[in-house]
Amino acid sequence: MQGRLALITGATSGIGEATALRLAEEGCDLVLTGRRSGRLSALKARLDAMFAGKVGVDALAFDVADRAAVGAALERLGPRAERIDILVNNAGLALGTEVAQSGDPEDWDRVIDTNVKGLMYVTRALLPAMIRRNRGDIINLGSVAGRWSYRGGAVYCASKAAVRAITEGLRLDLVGTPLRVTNIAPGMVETEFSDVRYRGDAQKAKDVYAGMTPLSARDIADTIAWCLSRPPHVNVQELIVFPTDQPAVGHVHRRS
Ligand code: NDP
Ligand code: 8X3
Repeated sequence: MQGRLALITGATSGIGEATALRLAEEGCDLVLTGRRSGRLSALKARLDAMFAGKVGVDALAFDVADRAAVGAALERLGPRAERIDILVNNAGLALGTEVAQSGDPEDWDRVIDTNVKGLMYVTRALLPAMIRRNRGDIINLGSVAGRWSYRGGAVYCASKAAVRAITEGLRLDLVGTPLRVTNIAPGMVETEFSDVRYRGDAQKAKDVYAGMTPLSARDIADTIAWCLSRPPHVNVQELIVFPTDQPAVGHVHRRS
């Protein structure tokens, strides 16, 4: 992976941040993205210090759900955008656990706009150059929720089912090119995901992982690096990764 250029959406925390670190260890140059510019600058400074002279790091703050902002951000990157040959479509969120009959349509809009439309806006912006250069990998962060729906998660689950469908569709759209597309579908990963879902209620977020061992962001970053490091004729199309303590969606083994 030495010398490849990876753009990671949602690099300001969790899986995206761990993937940035993991791909830097592999020698990839990076374009870090997310909305929180302070966190992007801090991560860039950290990686610059850790990998001085070995990897180049750019930081671009934008909202993936804002189509104009996506285009403008990539324009700011200039000719470097043409070099991007790994796209990690990781930015995403769930909001609340209300059942549909009491859910907030504003939340549904944000989840679909980010997880589905945002993923496609970034993909659409980068694909033509990848096809021109005849090289590229797209890693999409789906979820086990995209395969097995659960109560109070209808819209989030639908958004991740869409990510899986998009992955399959892209594979067909790109047939005949060497480009690869992968859907990574994790179970429970301890990140800021639950803080966001429970709107900053730290106790509720902590309780999600009580008494069990969740996956770490690093576990998923390692999985992404493994998929990317397969030989060019191997496309890992979908990979489901559960914590050992989570045998199925909605089932968790807790020790206390
Ligand atoms: P985090 O909340 O820790 O990270 C989410 C990242 O997405 C942040 O960097 C956030 O950055 C970014 N993001 C959210 N909305 C936007 C937006 N509109 N524009 C740009 N960036 C955005 O959660 P995770 O690391 O856990 O989540 C990463 C992905 O993994 C998500 O797609 C999630 O659905 C998926 N996933 C997570 C699982 C889990 O259990 N944690 C399990 C399965 C899948 P910022 O706020 O700075 O914009
Ligand atoms: C996140 C995992 O099980 O909370 O996609 O939906 S779950």
